[in-house]
Amino acid sequence: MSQVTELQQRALAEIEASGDLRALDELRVRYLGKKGEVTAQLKALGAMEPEQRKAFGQAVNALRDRLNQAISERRAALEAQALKQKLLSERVDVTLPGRGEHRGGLHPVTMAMERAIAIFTKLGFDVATGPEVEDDHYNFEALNFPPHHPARAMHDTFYFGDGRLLRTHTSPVQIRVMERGEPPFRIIAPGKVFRSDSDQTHTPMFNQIEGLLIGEGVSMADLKGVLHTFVNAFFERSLAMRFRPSYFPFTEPSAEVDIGWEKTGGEPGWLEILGCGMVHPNVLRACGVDPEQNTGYAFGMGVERLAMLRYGVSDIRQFFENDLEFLRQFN
Ligand code: 2NL
Repeated sequence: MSQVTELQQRALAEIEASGDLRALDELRVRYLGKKGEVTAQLKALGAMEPEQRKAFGQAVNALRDRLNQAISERRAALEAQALKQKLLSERVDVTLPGRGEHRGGLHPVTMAMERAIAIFTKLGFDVATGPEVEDDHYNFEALNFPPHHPARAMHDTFYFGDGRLLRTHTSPVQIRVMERGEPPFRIIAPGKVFRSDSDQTHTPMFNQIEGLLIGEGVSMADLKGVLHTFVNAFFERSLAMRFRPSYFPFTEPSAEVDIGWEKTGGEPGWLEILGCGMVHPNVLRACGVDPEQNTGYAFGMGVERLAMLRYGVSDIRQFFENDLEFLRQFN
């Protein structure tokens, strides 16, 4: 009987000390398996005297039950511990940023375009759009370009050969708006335009924003005020601005607009940023607007040029190379 007590103490201590499920199972086999120590005691019963056998049998059966119970309790404890460790080691912090992922961003020309549109929208202009494939009437004739006039050559037009062409400016959008409606008009026309030209400051496709305001008593002073407000808002500083006389078939008088700009050396200078003028009476008439009743101004600017100045880009072609090293600088 003392052997049974000693066996129980040793087995319970070992079960309690077992560090993992494998070690625990080895103990189960060692004590309760077919060739286990407790099983050996049960087998020894057969050779005992009947009086001894009863008490010893009860003790060994109680020992077997006690060990089975201790093993299941220990197993449950070890399993709980293993689960806890697994959960800890596999925990995912869902708030961590992803690895090796680059967030996309807006193209600098898109940013300049959206910026300019937002400013004119705040000034009360509506946004108008139209087709990129146009014809001679909307791109030239309605804009007071005389037939075969050399001014058409200035535009390096892409022709399809069937009378259609790629618009060289967004003016046709404004022509269509005037044709369809009645003055007053206050619109901007942003979009892609096409000219067969390519160097450091020209690409065959570029983005333009044109503006048009027609009504009674509209003057060049209104034009100057709106454009100065625009350039100050766009470049976020108080800029000097000047008008220089120029020529466009569709405006009279016409002007080119310069802003005061520090050159790369630091000395002050002037930089051309857009063209404008008072809408030519012939253009108003071509759109069914009475030039005796209405006057208006118009302007046009290149968005890539605005983006180059705002972001300090010296070659317009960089905007179209899709070099990620270049593009990532703007986001
Ligand atoms: C430039 C100059 C300009 C206009 C565009 C315009 C449109 C209509 C009538 C009259 Cl419908 N004018 N647009 C006027 C003056 C200048 O653009 O250098 N653009 C890049």
